[in-house]
Amino acid sequence: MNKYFPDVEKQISYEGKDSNNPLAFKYYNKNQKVGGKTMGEHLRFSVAYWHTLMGNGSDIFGSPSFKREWHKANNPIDRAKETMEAAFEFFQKLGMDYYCFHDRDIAPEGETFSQSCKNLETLVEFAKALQKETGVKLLWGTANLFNSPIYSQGAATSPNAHVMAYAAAQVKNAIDATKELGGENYVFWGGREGYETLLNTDIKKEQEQMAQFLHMAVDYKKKTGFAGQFLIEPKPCEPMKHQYDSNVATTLYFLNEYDLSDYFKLNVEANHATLAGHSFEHELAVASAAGKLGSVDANRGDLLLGWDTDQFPTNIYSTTMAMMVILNQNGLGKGGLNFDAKLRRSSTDPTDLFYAHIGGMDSFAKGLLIAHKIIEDGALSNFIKERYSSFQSGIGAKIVAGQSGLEDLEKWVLNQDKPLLQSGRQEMLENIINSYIL
Ligand code: XUL
Ligand code: CO
Repeated sequence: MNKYFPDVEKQISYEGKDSNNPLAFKYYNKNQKVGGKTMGEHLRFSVAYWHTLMGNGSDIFGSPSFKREWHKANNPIDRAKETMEAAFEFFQKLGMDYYCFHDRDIAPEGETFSQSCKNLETLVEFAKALQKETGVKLLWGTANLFNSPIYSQGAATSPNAHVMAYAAAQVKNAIDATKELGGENYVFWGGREGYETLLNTDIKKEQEQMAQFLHMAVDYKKKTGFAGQFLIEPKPCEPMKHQYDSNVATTLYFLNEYDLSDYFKLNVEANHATLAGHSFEHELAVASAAGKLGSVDANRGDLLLGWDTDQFPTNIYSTTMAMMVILNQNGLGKGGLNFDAKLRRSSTDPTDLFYAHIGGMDSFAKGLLIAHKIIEDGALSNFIKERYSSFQSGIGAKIVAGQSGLEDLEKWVLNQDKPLLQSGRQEMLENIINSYIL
């Protein structure tokens, strides 16, 4: 296919770091082995359909600034099909193995619910054929439960039972679509699941409702034999003032509280982490420590802007830290690195989509290479191991084995001198990381 991106004539290839071709990879070399796996297997990159294919450059202050050939058809189904053709041309030219969508990205909402379902079925058939033809796969599907005005007070957590039922019906169809397309995961992002004001909100009721909604999805997954992994994507706010799955720790607590822990992992997004007042690597590390890091929405925010700017990742320090967490847990399994990122409003050409993804892919590939070397050399892990070594023998080992209580420990302390202070060596460790990056 060579229709929608005529300026990119052939598939983007790896040319190495000295290349000055802006349409080539400098670090991402899909089949290059890093440890036991190829870069492609480690990174499992995915395109976000909503930003890349549906984005039009509009923002809350301005109208669309991108003119896309694939948005021209008058009939909404024709437009959706042309958009999907453009999508697969893009995936192929980029050498991308995966994509992700919301139901309403790939198929337009109809006048009625059943018309919306029919539209989705039509586009799922269309996608199925294109997936077969190209070998591109679906990393995850999800339902858009935030755009329609009916969801303005929540979807799963709406105060209106009819709206909650509508959202449930929409999720059922989105899971069906994901299953039909062999999706490896299904994501729940609760954009409207939260509150604007406590004056009209029963938090306990809404959280119970959300748990019930997720239990219904789990039951449906079991019943239909959908083999994909369920993921929750935490975010603190935007569009709601407060979202119930506001960060990784809150979401882990929620899953435990409502007996959902066995059925969900987390999809951690970089810009959501910073909106929550954490670093990307903090959120990844907290999820990973709980055995719950399932997938990643790879983007970045802008610390000078307080909102979800969804920019393409370019910061090597950040991608290195992220890849260290991912490598240390032996990869993302069924998950991947989905570029939930969009062009700036002023980057108006379709070719800008290539530059953006190439930059993101190279940044993570470089981060992978650096993180792999740091781990292979034990540059941090040897220090960390040594830092906790007092728990390997003597009183430390007794504590770990659960063989001491407060009285025991008091008795032991009374017979000792003061504890010796050991340096945490933060600056030295920062220099070590820099020596691998620079
Ligand atoms: C919104 C966001 C969503 C989810 C999928 O901030 O990240 O696009 O990734 O609904
Ligand atoms: Co996201």
